[in-house]
Amino acid sequence: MTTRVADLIVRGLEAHGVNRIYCVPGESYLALLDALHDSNSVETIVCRHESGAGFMALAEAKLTGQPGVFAVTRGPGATNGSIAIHVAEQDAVPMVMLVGQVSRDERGRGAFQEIDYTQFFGSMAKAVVEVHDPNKMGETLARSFSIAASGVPGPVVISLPEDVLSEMSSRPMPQPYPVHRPAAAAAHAENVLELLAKSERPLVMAGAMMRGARGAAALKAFAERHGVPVVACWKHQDVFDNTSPLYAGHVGFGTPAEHKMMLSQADLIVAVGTRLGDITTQNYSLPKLPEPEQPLVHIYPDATPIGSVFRTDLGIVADPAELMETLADAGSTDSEARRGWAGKLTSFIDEFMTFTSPEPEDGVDFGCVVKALARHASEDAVVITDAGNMSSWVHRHWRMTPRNTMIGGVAGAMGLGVPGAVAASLASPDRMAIVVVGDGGALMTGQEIATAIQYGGKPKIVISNNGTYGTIRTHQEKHFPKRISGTELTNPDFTAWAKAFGTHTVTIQIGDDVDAKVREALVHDGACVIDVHSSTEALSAFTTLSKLRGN
Ligand SMILES: Cc1ncc(C[n+]2csc(CCOP(=O)(O)OP(=O)(O)O)c2C)c(N)n1
Repeated sequence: MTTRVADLIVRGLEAHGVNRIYCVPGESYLALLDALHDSNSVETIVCRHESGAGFMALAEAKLTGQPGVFAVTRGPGATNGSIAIHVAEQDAVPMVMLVGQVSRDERGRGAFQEIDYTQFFGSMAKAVVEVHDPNKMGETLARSFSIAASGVPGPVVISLPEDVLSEMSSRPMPQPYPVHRPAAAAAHAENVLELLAKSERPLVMAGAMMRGARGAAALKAFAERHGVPVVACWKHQDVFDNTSPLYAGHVGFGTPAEHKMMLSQADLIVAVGTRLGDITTQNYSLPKLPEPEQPLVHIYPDATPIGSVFRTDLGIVADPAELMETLADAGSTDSEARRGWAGKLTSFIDEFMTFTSPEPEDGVDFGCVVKALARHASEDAVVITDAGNMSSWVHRHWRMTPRNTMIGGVAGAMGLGVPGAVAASLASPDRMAIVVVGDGGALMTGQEIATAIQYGGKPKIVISNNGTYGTIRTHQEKHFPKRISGTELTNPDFTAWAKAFGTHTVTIQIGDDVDAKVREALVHDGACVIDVHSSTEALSAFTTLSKLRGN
């Protein structure tokens, strides 16, 4: 029996449990669109820009832990969608991108919209494959899903020459390939326990690979068993309960010096499921480059980042969740001294997270809005942050738990926010999906509100409308005070803009009852845009315009 390649792909998506494929159509993959027409289980979600489609696939993957899938047309579709491939690589998110390609006989001639994807995505994707033999389509798809989810998850690009899609394959779709994770050896746990037993002030730094129910449960069990404080790595506040007496805060942009000083007093660092990148490690100062001031244990499912920057006393290539489970079952190494250490960290974090800044006079304090969101959001809300200062209040004031899902661009890509919230509300309709986004980010991909309306999504989109690319203005004021260049924005009326898409709207201006307005927006049963006329003076959760200029 033979099957059209395009139909085989759709059977393959179905076999891998894909519920949605996000796309912008193109003439280069008409046969695939045609095959999707007949699928009962894969819904085709039409987006307005390929970056939006890619970010939606990324958000879905973060919610489900399964590869997110998106389809784009050749050439410009691929370049538009590439932002999500880069983010997925930096944040270890499993994704499969299906991209159109010129037909095989045109390949290599510089044909209309031709790109060599192996070169273009070479440094971003985990794998790039082009299918020239229709009989290899099935195995290529199965392998791609397995590669995307195995080891350290990441994006895989499958290039589909137009003529191949319409040809027949004589080989059926194979069963999904297993996902592979490196197992921990028994000796690994012994080695960690030995170091833990000697430590009075251990600190866990927990990152992306602890995401999901299993990882978070293992981390909690380990931390509680051994009384070890946990700091959440950049944009991964949801891997550990922020209300726990063992929560040692979040490290990322803007982490104050006092917080870093406190954490630096650790006499052992156990880094789990993190690459220990520059943002998490405060530009390689926690731990300290190249020789950390305390023993460093680094547990990651891939050897590449281990010891690549820091001298690492104990590097373990293993599934971090599995090793945490083993360590949680071992005898406790907790001690009186350790409880004192955890207590000091908790007091610091309590004060830091409840801090109230003076009310600005030029607009709404966005910190108050975020505090109100944290108060009124449902306990299992999906919280999406776009790149920029507005996310600093979320990190400072919102106590997340593993019941939440935090979707924030580790790669700092603006524009992830709105599509991320749209996908979250489609993929998990029973959960509240709230995005915090700047006026800059809102207009990068805000048109995806149309996608939410088209498919019945109910995202809550909270815009910090401060008339500036605030983050860059912060840097600018530090380096070139009072010389505003290329960072001011003249915005549309966001409330009218949102109404035009058909969403409910709430506007928050200075003097308004912020709490009541936020509550109104969150109880609304539908998509809602909250246009916050926020202060420029209160530029971020960590500084103000005047302070920057004064410095
Ligand atoms: C795609 C992309 N383009 C540019 C940047 C550089 N950048 C980082 S934050 C930022 C400003 C964000 O402004 P806004 O969305 O208004 O949020 P705010 O910082 O004011 O809260 C810019 C331009 C980026 N990170 N990503």
